[in-house]
Amino acid sequence: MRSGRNAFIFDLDGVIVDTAKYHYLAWKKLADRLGIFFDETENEKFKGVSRQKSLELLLQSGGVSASESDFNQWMHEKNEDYLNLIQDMTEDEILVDVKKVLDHLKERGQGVALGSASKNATLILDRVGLTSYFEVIIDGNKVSKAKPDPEVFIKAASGLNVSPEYSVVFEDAIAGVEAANRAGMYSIGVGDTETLQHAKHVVKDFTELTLPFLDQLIDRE
Ligand code: B16
Ligand code: MG
Repeated sequence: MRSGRNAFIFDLDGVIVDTAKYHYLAWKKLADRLGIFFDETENEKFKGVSRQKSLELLLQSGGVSASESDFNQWMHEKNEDYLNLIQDMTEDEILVDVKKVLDHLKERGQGVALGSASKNATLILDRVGLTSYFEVIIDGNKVSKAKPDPEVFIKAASGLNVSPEYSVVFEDAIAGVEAANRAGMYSIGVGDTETLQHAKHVVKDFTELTLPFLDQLIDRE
């Protein structure tokens, strides 16, 4: 007999808050400086991907090689620019209906976790005042393998003591949807249906996550 408790695991950037646009601006600034072409389409490949892996992708696409110290310096510069961009974030930047969903899951006694590749995740959650909703937080500081490896979601579900089959993941990134699928979890893509075609279900944003739909997820056998 099931306890009725499922794990609901949220990605951060692009799902809870729209920091994806700040990541884009910070990468774009570095790409311009290094003379590498970078646009919003290229940026899709960076979503959900770790900082280090993102820089590797950027340098590869521009055919630029870097010494270890250049590499570390560029990662540092990108992060400094990103931190500047997010420094004035407030709860106004929480994406539409995210709180409605979190409140409902809490009311129904569900496990709620964060599964983010970002090393800045706890800072952002604090800034927008959402930390207390998350029983478990797995971020870029707690994993050794980046999405699409399932490690981040497996650790989040295990922290909540829920098996993957009763875990639901909300993701805006191709790599994140793949990670959730590889973990054997129910993936919900947040964004464009075409881009997130491998998700089990896709919503444009959380306005489409109705309470009856959430109840169906909670009560599924
Ligand atoms: P940081 P998520 C990811 O967060 C972002 O989508 C990705 O663009 C970023 O490179 C990565 O975090 C690392 O972020 O540089 O802050 O450690 O979408 O998994 O919440
Ligand atoms: Mg994301």
